[in-house]
Amino acid sequence: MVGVANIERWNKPPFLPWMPEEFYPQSIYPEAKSVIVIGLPIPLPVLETSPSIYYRELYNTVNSLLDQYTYRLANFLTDRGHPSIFVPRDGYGNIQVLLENPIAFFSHRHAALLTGLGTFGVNNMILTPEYGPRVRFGSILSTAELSSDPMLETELCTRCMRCVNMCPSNALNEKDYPSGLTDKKVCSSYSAELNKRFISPCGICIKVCPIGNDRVLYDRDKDALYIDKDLFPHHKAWKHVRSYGGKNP
Ligand code: B12
Ligand code: SF4
Ligand code: SF4
Repeated sequence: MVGVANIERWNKPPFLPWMPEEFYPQSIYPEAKSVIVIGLPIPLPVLETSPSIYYRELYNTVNSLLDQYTYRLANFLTDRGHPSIFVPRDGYGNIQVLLENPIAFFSHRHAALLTGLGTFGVNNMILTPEYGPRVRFGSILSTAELSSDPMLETELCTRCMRCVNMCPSNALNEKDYPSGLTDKKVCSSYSAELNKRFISPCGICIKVCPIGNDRVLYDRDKDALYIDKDLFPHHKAWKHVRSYGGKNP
């Protein structure tokens, strides 16, 4: 997925509270005129094994591709006379740092919203029509004056509350973003525990979300899929994958 937004969009917050100005692209790179966001999908059948080494490996693969694509696209634009820089897909040292200060210097979710790729869900993630929240983002800050993509006009979240009910650490609440923010300390602590066992991140709140054409594509649109162990052979497959490659609690 690719979306483009003029930096002026950061000056006109679509909701409040918005982020402080020092997080705006033009604050981080004063010459920036446009932001390009790319999104790469998280294939659902792999995410469904989470927490597992399988999802962890996928997460690392997608992260490294995001950084490579945004780095290369930024240099491509720079070589053609439009200086541009990539922003790493995450931007923090390790999970211990996030436990103390769970914020990065630039928000890809807000950038994805402003470039028209999706809208915020109750799970605090950006939901997209194509992959629901199962997409990871990377951004490029560019001096090129590019035309903006339209923002999505309808909210994609149906407020079904599956994410809230299935979060293993009760880190989510029923309120919409940004009035109902994730309990970042609780989610980060859970992630830190999984990390010790080499099976972080968690990602249940993006796995269970019903939004996204990928669910139909993978034939994963039955409501009982994650609950009924007898009806779906998938549970046996997930148990098998989870039994290898990570440490037991
Ligand atoms: C820190 C972080 C975490 C932390 C905190 C999560 C959170 N909800 O903020 C932890 C470790 C818990 C986490 C977990 C997860 N994460 Co994470 N995470 C990030 C990271 C690195 C930075 C987020 C950030 O700081 N945003 C900036 C601020 C502005 O956003 P905010 O906190 O929501 O700000 C609001 C309020 O705080 C308010 N506000 C009021 N006063 C103030 C004052 C200040 C100083 C600030 C900053 C804000 C503020 O302003 C904002 C309101 O609009 C981003 C990557 C990135 N660099 O963007 C990935 C990212 C958000 N994570 C992602 C994902 C997928 C996950 C997980 C599903 C794990 C996984 N990979 O399987 C879980 C989901 C947790 C959840 N449901 O919220 C994806 C989201 C993709 C998507 N489709 O939206 C991202 C974008 C990574 C990526 N490159 O794709 N994550
Ligand atoms: S699981 Fe339901 S409530 Fe949560 S983000 Fe998706 S659609 Fe919204
Ligand atoms: S990543 Fe896991 S612990 Fe964190 S909010 Fe999502 S479901 Fe809850």
